Amino acid sequence: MIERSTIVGVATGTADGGVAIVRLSGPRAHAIASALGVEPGEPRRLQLRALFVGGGVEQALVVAMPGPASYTGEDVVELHVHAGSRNVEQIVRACVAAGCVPAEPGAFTRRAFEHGRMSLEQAEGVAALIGAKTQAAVDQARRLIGGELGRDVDVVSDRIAELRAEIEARLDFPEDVDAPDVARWQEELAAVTKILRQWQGRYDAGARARTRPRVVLAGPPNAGKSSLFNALVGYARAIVTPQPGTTRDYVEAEVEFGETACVVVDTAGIRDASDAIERAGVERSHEQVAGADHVLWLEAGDAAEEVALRPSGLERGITVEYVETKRDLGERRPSWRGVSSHDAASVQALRKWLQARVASDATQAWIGLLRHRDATAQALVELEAASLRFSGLELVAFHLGLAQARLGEIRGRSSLGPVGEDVLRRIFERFCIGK
Ligand SMILES: Nc1nc2c(ncn2[C@@H]2O[C@H](COP(=O)(O)OP(=O)(O)O)[C@@H](O)[C@H]2O)c(=O)[nH]1
Ligand SMILES: [Mg+2]
Repeated sequence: MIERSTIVGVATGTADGGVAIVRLSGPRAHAIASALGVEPGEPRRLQLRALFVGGGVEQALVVAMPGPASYTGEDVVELHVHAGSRNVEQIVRACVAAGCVPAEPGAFTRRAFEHGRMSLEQAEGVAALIGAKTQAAVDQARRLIGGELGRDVDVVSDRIAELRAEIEARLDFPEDVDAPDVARWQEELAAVTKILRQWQGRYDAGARARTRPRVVLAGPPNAGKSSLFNALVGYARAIVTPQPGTTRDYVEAEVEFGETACVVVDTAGIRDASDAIERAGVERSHEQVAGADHVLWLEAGDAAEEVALRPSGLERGITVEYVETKRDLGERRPSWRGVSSHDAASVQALRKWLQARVASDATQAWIGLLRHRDATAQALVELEAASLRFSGLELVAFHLGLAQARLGEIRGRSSLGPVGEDVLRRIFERFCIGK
């Protein structure tokens, strides 16, 4: 048997800051640490040690977490050292000189999966947590890591296994199979099919909640878009002038409305422009409107003319909200919501109103990621094939077996064995080094 390598990586996010953690994992973790002067001593207790590096001495707090009860399932040693990219880099190099291999992205978590410390969807939860951009994404990732999806998958998979076992037990005695049996099996099959369909139906809500909604401010020139944008962002991010056509390109900034972090986008005023640069800007405004989750269509309360090209959003299911700006100057569209960027209270009221609109309905969200949805879809294909084959029970059992295998891929192993190397590589290369 080939001995596994011992890997080293920086576990902390950036090399700057107060402390950096250099993590070693593998059979020689202890020996390599000892060779550098940081003999870990009693497991799971931080010890202050002198680390010999680069001809000098670095004070390090050292902790050993022996396998298999460690994150990776292997012997792990962590060196808590002073942060600073040069210092940390030198320590990593010293570990490599002493026999470590530099860790590939996601190598620690991959080892955790390979040693059965977590299943594949939990490992994906770790990556999702690191990349989380919204509070909902953080919540969902934590639930994935906690094994919630895995448990749900197991429940369905066990039900399919039982159904399949019952059918297989009768294959040799088809004459004993009576109509009530078949009806019961079909009912059970329909029940598990329904659960998987529900997961699929709730996937989009989950995916939406994981991304920051785009709130696009659009409207004719001089409507006060940039002023409202600045008021929402909290500082003068976009240029404001009385001159129509000032904003030539879109500008975006992250703004939190309550719990929901959004990307708010200021755009160039939409009109028939004669100037080529302005026309290009208007084109981009249309693109932003098309790619929005929410459009705030703004027109000024003192604007003389009516605008012909108001978007409806109906084509694409975008929500378009009509808001009248510069209400301090006039009110021409009483049915619209009003705001004045020069009045903090009215901006605050708009903010509160937006908060309710952008909040995603987390109760509908499924925590499964794209790969999990695809595996579910493939399992559904097999269940549907099974449901059509009750004239020949072998085929029902066969398709149920395939459905189980598809669901097993979510957790990373199925009756056909662990998922392929290509799948694993694709998943773990998205991680950062040291995780
Ligand atoms: N009185 C008043 N003037 C505003 C308000 N919002 C914007 N303006 C003015 O209207 C002009 C155009 O504003 P701007 O934000 O650049 O509009 P944009 O072209 O839609 O981006 C500027 O002179 C602003 O000071 C408002 O709420 N009240
Ligand atoms: Mg502008």
